[in-house]
Amino acid sequence: MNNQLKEFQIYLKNSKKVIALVGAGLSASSGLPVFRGSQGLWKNYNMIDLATPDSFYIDPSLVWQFYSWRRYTSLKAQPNNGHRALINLVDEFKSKNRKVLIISQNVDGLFNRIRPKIDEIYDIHGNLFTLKCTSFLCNYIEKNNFKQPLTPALNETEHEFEHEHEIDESTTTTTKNSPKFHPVKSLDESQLPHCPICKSLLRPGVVWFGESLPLDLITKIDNFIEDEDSIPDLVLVIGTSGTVYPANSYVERIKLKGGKVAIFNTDIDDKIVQGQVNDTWGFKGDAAELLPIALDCF
Ligand code: BV8
Ligand code: ZN
Repeated sequence: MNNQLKEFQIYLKNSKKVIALVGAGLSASSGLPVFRGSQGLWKNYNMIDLATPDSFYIDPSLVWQFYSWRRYTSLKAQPNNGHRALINLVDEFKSKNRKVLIISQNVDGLFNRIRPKIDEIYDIHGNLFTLKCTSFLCNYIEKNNFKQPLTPALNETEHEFEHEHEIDESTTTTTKNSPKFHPVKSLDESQLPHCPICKSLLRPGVVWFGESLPLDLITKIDNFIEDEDSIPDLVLVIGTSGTVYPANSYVERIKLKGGKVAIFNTDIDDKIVQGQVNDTWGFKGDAAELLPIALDCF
């Protein structure tokens, strides 16, 4: 075991207060695409462009087809050993009366497929299986709606590609040309999910770019970090590119308070991996493989 890992494990074992910030990389080996880089596309749209109130306002049918595909792929995916290792860490810390908080940027609900309710895991960007009414006059919200597809018209979006098959006369075998997307269908608004109370359009219960994170969670995270009688010893930064705020501001805040950082990512700066950055450990690889090893030290 390399000495970075040994050093980290000794520190973790003696930590009284730990925070984990997880991103799309934690679910990557469950088969869910990450946002940035080549995988950040759905059909020929950049996922980030679709995750905005404007996109939904302009074309709710397009955005609902995107989220129907996200619901479908998340329901098909299975949580991995990285999710399990983090839930074990929560149990371990609770059994020792220590403080732990997992801040998840992911909306795929994979932690809750292992355990439906985990108080120490905050889904700060919402959840694909929460539905909200779009009317200001109505506060309808539904959690844990796993119905798929939500409406008959949305079932088409589940199949990402169609393979065109042409018979190649000379060899009488079929040749598969490149996967071709199903074109996005233009659905009438009446074919999209509607609120059972006021009949307005429903939206996915996720936080879009430009929208505020759930204020109750922000307050609880602030109190957890700022609580004077125990400063955070360590922040685990798992499978996140650190591009989205305010989620990633927590890492800086914990460093400023003297906490150490441990990064788990397939893409880490060499200086960090070689232990040349103060108070920062870097473990390069798949979080689903690294976490069960690194966190198994109690
Ligand atoms: C806010 C839900 C203010 C939707 C998501 C202008 C106006 C307002 C705000 C802003 C602005 N300009 C910038 C901002 C801030 C903005 C922002 O951060 N923009 C970015 C793009 C620069 N933030 C916001 O808008 C936030 N709100 O600021 O509101 C406000 C306040 C009060 C009142 C009104 C407004 C809201 C941000 C939330 C956006 N919603 N998700 C959905 O999912 O559809 S964020 C989205 O990106 C996902 O949740 C995703 O998790 C998240 C972050 O990405 P990552 O998780 O880091 O994923 P990424 O693909 O980037 O990286 C994957 C990493 O994993 C990589 O490093 C890769 O190397 C690694 N990896 C890959 N495989 C593995 C691996 N690691 C380990 N193992 C592997 N196997
Ligand atoms: Zn309503």
